[in-house]
Amino acid sequence: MTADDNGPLYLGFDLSTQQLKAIVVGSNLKTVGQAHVDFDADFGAAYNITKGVHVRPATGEVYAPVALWLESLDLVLARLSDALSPVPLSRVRGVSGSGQQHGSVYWNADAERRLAALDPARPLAQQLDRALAHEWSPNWQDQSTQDECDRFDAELGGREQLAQVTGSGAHHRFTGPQIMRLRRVHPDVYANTSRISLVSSWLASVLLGRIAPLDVGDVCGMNLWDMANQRWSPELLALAAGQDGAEGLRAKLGDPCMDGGESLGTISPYFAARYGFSPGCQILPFTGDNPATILALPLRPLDAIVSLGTSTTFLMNTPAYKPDGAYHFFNHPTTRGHYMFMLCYKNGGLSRERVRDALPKPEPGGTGWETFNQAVVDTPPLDIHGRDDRAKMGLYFDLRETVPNIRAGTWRFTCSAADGSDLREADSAWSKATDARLIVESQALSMRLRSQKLVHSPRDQLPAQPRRIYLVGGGSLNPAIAQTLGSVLGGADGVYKLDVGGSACALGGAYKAVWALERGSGETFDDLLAGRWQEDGAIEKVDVGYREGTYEQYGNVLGAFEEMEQRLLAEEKQ
Ligand code: XUL
Repeated sequence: MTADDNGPLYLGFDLSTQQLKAIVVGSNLKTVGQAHVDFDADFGAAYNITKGVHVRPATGEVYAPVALWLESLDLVLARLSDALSPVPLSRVRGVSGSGQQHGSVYWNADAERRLAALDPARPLAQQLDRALAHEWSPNWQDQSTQDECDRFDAELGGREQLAQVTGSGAHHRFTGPQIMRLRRVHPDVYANTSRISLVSSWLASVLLGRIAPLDVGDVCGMNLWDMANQRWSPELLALAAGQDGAEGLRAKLGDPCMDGGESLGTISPYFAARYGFSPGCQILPFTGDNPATILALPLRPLDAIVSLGTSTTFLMNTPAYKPDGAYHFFNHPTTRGHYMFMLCYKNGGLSRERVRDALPKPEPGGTGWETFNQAVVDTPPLDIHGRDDRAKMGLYFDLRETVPNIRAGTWRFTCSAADGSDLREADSAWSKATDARLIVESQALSMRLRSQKLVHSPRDQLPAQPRRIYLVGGGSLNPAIAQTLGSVLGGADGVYKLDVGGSACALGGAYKAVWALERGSGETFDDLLAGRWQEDGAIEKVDVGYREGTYEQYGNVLGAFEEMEQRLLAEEKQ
């Protein structure tokens, strides 16, 4: 811990599915201290949750108890105060952070009064449970809104039109369909709701002591926000609100704050009295966890982040708005006129593990990936060994995928290596070792296909591709995966492992607070960060990225890869 000066500190939270994290940094972006609460470990028995949530398999509902988050906020601040000691929380000048996207919290008419009158002698959960119209928050893993999604996709004339207007096609987890279902299933809850927060703005509200506006980035995860006009879509509000009326829903949602760096006000006296925050400490807008992740480093347009966890996420900061029903555009959380592009795959780490587990087990004591990795590096790109070989491609989905919406299954195809023509389903399965390379290639080809319209030549007449690719998540530790991603996706300046500690999004939140309160006139987030960020220790180059010849070889089959997906989609429609 470095606390050798008396400069201001900035606090970032992340309220994720399984944890609440808090991290404190100085103006130089260096971490001073952190703490976390693990929902299952700390409160699992009391709330009867698993991995932070309740699941109701019969309906596909997934939801989290809001009181658990209130208890966790008190606990994480007590832990943070200990972790920072002797540095007092009174040095924290600004607080921001993130929340799991799409989740919503329903406040009752008593909420503002209760938020404003918190007694520092009593825990939050005892006081604010009665400020809620609904004790549960629908979670992003919820699958219960198929009917509502069909209505959303149809409302503006089709899924692509919905994506054009809101940045995304309808998704089960998006808040508009969730609100529409909640109104249908729990009309009394909807009627008793005076305000609706997203998880991010909910946490900001508790810290602020009044209901905070939704955030410029996170508001785009609802299928309700009209991106072109930067306003609520009247048609979609009317759809979600039904006979209760669009105006009523609009009032419940409020107007979002369109400047990610605007102070919402000072911290609630509860936190000043109970934890020693300065009464002047500012609360800044909280955003979604994915938008906050792109704030954990100076992510320039043409740079991409690939998060390799249970699922795979691909994020870019881009000035281009080119929506499609299979992916997402959000307002950039700090930079007006920029967007966050996001691909969110369901099949990632688990599918790779399935392919790994079909191979002989490596010697014990290693990572468990040795056989898989050897197979990946020993297999040439697309399994083309000689001039006459056809290219091989596969799709390996353990779950129904969303990008694109193809059923679970494994498919193997071949095509001409020269130009992807003559695409055919393979006559028989190929070796399990070949599958190891092809599953990683397949995941990377899908990302390349969908991001190709957002990239251009980074320099020196190189083909269009990302400049840097940053890897995060468990899979980022695997050198064979990094090498394959670099071969397929390119990356003119290489592929880097980003190691910013446990929580990139909490850190992104803390950095957003630094920017909000220290930015010069007109200074963008990325400029401020680029001037202060120390790459050393935070990133490590793990692959060269662009390889002349190999990158083009994958380019030759990109059309065939798309055709393979199209054929499978068409089969399902029949
Ligand atoms: C993004 C999404 C998840 C959650 C995870 O659309 O649903 O990444 O934000 O917390």
